[in-house]
Amino acid sequence: MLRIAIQKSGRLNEDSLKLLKECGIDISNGVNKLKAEASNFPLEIFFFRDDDIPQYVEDGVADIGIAGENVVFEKNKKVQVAEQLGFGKCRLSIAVDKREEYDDVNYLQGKKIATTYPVLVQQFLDKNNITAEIHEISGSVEIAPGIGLADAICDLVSSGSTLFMNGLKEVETILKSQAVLIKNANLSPEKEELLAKLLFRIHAVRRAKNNKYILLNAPNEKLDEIIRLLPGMKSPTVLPLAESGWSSLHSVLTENDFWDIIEKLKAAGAQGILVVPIEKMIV
Ligand code: PRT
Ligand code: ZN
Repeated sequence: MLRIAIQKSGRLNEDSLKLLKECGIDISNGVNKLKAEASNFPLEIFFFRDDDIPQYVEDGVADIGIAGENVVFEKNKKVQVAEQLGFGKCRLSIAVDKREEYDDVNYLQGKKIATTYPVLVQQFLDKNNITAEIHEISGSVEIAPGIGLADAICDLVSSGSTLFMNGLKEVETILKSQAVLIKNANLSPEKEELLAKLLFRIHAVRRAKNNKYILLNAPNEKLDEIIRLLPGMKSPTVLPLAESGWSSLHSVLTENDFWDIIEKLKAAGAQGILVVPIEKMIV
């Protein structure tokens, strides 16, 4: 039995549960406030505060866990990052009053910085040879400059609207963060095997999200040109259409070069282009 710790409630809870579900793990039965057990995979799910997850994984209370890199790096526990999960994306940034003139990091010399991330802020300051006073607070960091508690703050930012509403501007990004799967450093071979199974499924789910299945029709004389535009998993599938001189092509595109390739396909004479999501992708 593998034990996973996920956030009890908050920004990572829903996406963590969704990921398990997409991996075909059913935990609809027997969910209570503290833990749940999957009915079709040897997995037990514990619900904790995100800040506590690295400690519980280090101690072996849970074998693996899902937490933001911001929390994992700040807590600096003896755990290993097994996989980046692509959700919970944000950045840990330094912000100052928007009326301040900020040229570079030397602005922070001798200043007072309020944050809930003292370890990461200190690392950033050391790396830049800055001496500043770190004022650790546990919440509502963004109001600190306004009430005279600090000259600058360091906090998580996603849309930037919290900073904006508090009259602050973002001046340095010290960490780009996303949710990660962490693991205890000394898992038994049995648990390692279960983790490998889980990671195999996570890879299939994540790969599918980054790819789209594409179907299109093309005149036969344009096939070569169009096939050259399609990367695919191997070479594309080509099927004759009922209308003579035409074929149907099936392939896979990655999200990154998606629009670029679609435009080129149209220009090359592709018609009736259909793009459909992929649920799982095993290579
Ligand atoms: O109760 P518990 O301790 O488990 O939860 P929590 O309140 O400490 O954490 P929670 O649920 O707020 O965040 C959990 C994790 O989500 C964080 O550790 C990050 O890894 C990730 N995450 C992603 C964020 C954000 N985006 C985010 N925007 N965590 C917090 N914020 C906050 C930020 O602190 C600031 O107050 O949102 C505000 C800024 O958002 P914008 O959109 O206005 O820029
Ligand atoms: Zn927390």
